[in-house]
Amino acid sequence: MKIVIIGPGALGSLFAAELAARADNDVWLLDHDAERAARINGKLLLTVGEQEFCRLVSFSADATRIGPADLVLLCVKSRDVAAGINGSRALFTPTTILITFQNGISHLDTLAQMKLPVQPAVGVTAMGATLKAPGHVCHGGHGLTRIGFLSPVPREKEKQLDRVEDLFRQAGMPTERVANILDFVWAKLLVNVGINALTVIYDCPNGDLLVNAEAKAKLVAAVLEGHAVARALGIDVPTDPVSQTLTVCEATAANISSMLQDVRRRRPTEIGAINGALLDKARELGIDVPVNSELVSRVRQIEDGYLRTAPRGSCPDRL
Ligand code: KPL
Repeated sequence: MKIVIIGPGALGSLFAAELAARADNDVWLLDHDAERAARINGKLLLTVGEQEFCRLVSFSADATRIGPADLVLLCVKSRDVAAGINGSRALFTPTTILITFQNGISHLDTLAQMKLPVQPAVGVTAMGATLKAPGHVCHGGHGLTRIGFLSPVPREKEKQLDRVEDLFRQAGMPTERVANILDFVWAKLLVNVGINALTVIYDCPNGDLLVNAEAKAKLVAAVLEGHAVARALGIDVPTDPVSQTLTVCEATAANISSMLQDVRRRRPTEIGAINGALLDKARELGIDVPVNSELVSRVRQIEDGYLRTAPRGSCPDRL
């Protein structure tokens, strides 16, 4: 199967490395940075515990050079979804399967507003990945990946997604096809709503939020506000979101959240796609979410501080 992953960040690189373990998969990584793509081309390094593997993955910055694909995994940040799809139209035929993996919910609005080459499926994953350097990814544990369509599709498309589920499993990634993917998108959103912004505000690893009484109270309040919005939208979050967030916080205690990593690298954060998008939905519904409102203002203030002072012409690294 010809598989193209768009975005060489932690998750994109991990998917590429795992899928390339099988010789019958022809795996490509589409990177917007041509110089980096040329440098890494063909040698993606995967670290799993003490072991290191070199995986054969072709890198390119040119979708027309890659050509039509059977499967495209869109693994760019939420704000880059439109650019990612527009820059990769040469990959698509009517039978290509597209699965998008982003944090938050704002990419769903972007996708709904775009003229897409195919009807996309959405993915939610708990796979752990850290990018050590461009072209070198560390595997941090096999969490479950869920995939599904947001709305009904023809039977043939359903079967294609079943084949992707098999493909992921054969590559050693626990994967499940679900009919209610939106519920899982929201379940993950609420975990990120409770953890990410607070790790930025307190400048701490995830687990420290549990031992700081003020931070923990805000975490619980932010998730409860988010759950109220989800319920008002008719979303049936599959597990209790407060206990789920506390469990994830404990399980990832030593982790530096993706948002805090962005802040430390002086890159734009995903606050708009996570707590910010929740705020927008709450406003539309007339629901008060004061804790999330405070989290958004405080993270934006921190972010504005370094984005405004970025050297003229500098461009944050968009992986
Ligand atoms: O998804 C995460 C993130 O950092 O974005 C969590 C679950 C909070 C793990 O760090």
